[in-house]
Amino acid sequence: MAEADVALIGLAVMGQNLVLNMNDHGFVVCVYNRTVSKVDEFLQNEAKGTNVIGAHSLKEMVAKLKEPRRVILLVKAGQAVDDFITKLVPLLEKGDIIIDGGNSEYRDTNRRCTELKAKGLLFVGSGVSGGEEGARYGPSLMPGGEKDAWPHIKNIFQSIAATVETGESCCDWVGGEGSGHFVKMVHNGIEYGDMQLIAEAYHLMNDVLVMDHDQMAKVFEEWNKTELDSFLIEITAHILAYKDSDGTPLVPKILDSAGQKGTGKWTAIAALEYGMPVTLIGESVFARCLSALKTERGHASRLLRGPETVSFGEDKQKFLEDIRKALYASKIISYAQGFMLLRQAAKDFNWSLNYGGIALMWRGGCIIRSVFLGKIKEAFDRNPNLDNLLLDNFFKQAIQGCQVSWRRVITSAIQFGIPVPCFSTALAFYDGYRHATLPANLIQAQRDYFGAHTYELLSNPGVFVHTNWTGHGGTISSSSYNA
Ligand SMILES: *[C@@H]1O[C@H](CO)[C@@H](O)[C@H](O)[C@H]1NC(C)=O
Ligand SMILES: *[C@@H]1O[C@H](CO)[C@@H](O)[C@H](O)[C@H]1NC(C)=O
Ligand SMILES: *[C@@H]1O[C@H](CO)[C@@H](O)[C@H](O)[C@H]1NC(C)=O
Ligand SMILES: CC(=O)N[C@H]1CO[C@H](CO)[C@@H](O)[C@@H]1O
Repeated sequence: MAEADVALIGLAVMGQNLVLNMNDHGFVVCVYNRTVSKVDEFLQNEAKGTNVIGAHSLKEMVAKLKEPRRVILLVKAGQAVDDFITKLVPLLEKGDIIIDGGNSEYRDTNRRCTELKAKGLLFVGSGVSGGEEGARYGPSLMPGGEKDAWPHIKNIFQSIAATVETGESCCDWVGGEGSGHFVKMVHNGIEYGDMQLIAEAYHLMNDVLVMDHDQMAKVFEEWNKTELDSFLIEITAHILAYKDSDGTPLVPKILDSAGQKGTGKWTAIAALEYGMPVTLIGESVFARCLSALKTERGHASRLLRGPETVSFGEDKQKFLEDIRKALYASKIISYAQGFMLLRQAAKDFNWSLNYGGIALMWRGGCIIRSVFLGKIKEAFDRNPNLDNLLLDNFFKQAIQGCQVSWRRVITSAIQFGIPVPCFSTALAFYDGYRHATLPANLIQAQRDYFGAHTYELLSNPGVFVHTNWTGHGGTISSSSYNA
């Protein structure tokens, strides 16, 4: 009776593809769906001729599982996950494993880990990335939660995940509690940033260099052979070259109002919450918000003037290389910021995160997959305790090699009145991060002036003092107020 290696609940496309992927790798999967007719349909169609088996109730499903029982949930994030957990708990035994492969919020995963641990069950929250295609032929998997579950799911997870050229799997244990879902969230935020950086490069090519779409497609194809070699650069080359049925490029006909499902926003909120300057992802979310004000922008465009139009008189080829380097440098900043956020969350939640492993998990299978992530993995291999990617020699030199171009691109963009929020916030971050002294001394003085918030002196850190700025009171020590 107990014949299945693993069960999967939720037969939407992602679920079906993950099941077929597991089947391809020799695992016997038992499937269940709340609308049970879906189970039979799946077995008679997509799963025909495979070893996949079905169940018409959760009880039947659980009875068909080998021990420890492994149940993957691929249902809508939120209440549906809790509902299934509630129904599964009485059917499972101590040491059984529930894996949530949906897009759950990491706090929910934290909570579920704790609740199920109290019941003797091992809960895993796994980020799954790569869309339907990835789920079928090799996703990026980011499992975190109860580590005792890992030895029992490692083989399945690493077998079905994407692999890189070296044969390594794009799946490793991330860390405790909701860290798998947290890492998936940051992945999505970084994806927003990467996309906006490419869009800014496109804007400059289009408006400053006045290139046509075929020329731009060629440029991205060339860039794909450089440090920028990545899925997003590659599909951008295809997208720009794509012709509508009338033979003209499709992209300029698409309404310039970007949608979002909120995962970039979550990352930005987490950045604010944990006090990390993840400025590039933040700007990329705001850039989408600004784009969505399409009607308002149309109105403003008739009223607000930019700089006098100038034509680009310089070497176009050189400027293109400048844009490429600006994109590369900005991308390094974005990933450095993303890892700063991971590090801070790890501190706050007491997760011990596998940073090199995270870079490897993103190296293949997912939307941000790139050669570049291999370099990040190498940096963490060199020094697992690396404080910041920017301090690694490889990245330090890479930025150095881009710096002049990066500044030139932003200067030109400003002169031409082209918004490059992510290129410029990345540079502002770089310039801020490399300054031992920033003007926050003045901010501290202002806070103390109007609110007696107190400040520390460089010569005596740790001691908070207040100055009677308007009178002659001088400095007095304060221990009662240090907001
Ligand atoms: C981008 O580079 C990869 C190899 O790294 C290659 O497989 C792919 O075909 C390239 N895409 C384009 C559009 O040139
Ligand atoms: C953090 O983790 C360490 C070791 O894993 C443990 O000793 C410590 O008690 C934990 N602290 C908190 C606040 O959970
Ligand atoms: C600040 O100085 C003014 C002017 O000398 C004085 O009137 C006031 O009492 C002082 N306030 C404090 C809190 O020392
Ligand atoms: C909870 C559950 O299993 N729901 C899925 C059943 O299958 C359909 C697809 O036909 C999905 O949309 C549901 O999410």
